[in-house]
Amino acid sequence: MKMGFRWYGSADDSIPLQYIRQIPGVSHVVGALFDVPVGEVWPIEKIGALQAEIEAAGLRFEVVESVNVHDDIKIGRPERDRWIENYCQTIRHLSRFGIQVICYNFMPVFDWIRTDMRHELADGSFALALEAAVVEGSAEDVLRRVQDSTNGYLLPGWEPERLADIRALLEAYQDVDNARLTDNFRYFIQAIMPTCEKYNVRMAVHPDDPPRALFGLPRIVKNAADLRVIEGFHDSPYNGFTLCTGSLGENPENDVPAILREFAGRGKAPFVHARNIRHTGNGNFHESAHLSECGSLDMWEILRTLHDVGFDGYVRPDHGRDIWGERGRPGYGLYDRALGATYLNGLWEAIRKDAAHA
Ligand SMILES: [Mn+2]
Repeated sequence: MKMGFRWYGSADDSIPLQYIRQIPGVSHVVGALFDVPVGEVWPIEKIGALQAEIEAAGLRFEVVESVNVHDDIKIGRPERDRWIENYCQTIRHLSRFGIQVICYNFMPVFDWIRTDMRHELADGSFALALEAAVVEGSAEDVLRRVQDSTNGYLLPGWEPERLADIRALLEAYQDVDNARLTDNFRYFIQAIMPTCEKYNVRMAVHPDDPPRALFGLPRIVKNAADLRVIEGFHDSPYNGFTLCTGSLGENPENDVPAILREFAGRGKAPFVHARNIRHTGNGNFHESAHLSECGSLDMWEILRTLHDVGFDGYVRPDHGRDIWGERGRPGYGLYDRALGATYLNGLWEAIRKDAAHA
């Protein structure tokens, strides 16, 4: 298990790389170029500069999160071939720097959704939360809620220029149902796989967050059955998953350890997001500290499952709460994610040593 920490770059992250370097057991930065418009090729010089900066801080850069997929590809417009060729070129460029894994998602319009970016927990900390009744409302309302509470940060997947005409974007997906989105996803995967295999870069799709249909939009990365369909597009270690325990766990019917066992067990999970959430009834949940006792997921069982199947990929603590007075990027402050990394590393050491003793 290689422990990483997501970082938004020196221009747009509150956390210096040196602080990440000081979190015990964190060896990797999970990064991206956030100033390249969705669909455009990532320039070699910029990738190289980012990697050099990360390595100068004593950390490694081998996982990219995310290279976003252009809406034309998801919608299946004729222009998609041009965007796919750009995507392949970005893969080639990333491979020059030894990038091993690209995390991405195939969610239409919205990358991820919460209805409250600053939900106060009983201990006075703040976490991201989702109230199911609110997402029954209009997409415009939810969009406004998110954009009004970003604490001044640009949120990945919520690019204002892309979402400026939300109505037009929603209309563009009007004829795209689950079946068509699945066809378009298959087309994309089958088009990029030869490049991934030739250049040794593994694709790792992130589950839908939350893993259910919203605003009448299709959703096709929700559960084990969906993951099997995606696996079937092209059965190869290069067509894999970012198994995000929080996103999958947001649907209580998803058996997260079973999903990890199945897909990591088949070598299809190069990347894991390890975080906890707490269900509070009626489809509502809030994010929680990483500890099992703080949420609805058993993090010991999750890591033990990964250990059992011989997982040797990348992990990162996922979202953290705002604690100790920190006002970070929503979900991406320093302190709680550092606690999460330390906790996950502690669990891993115990599981590893117990297994060696058994
Ligand atoms: Mn995640």
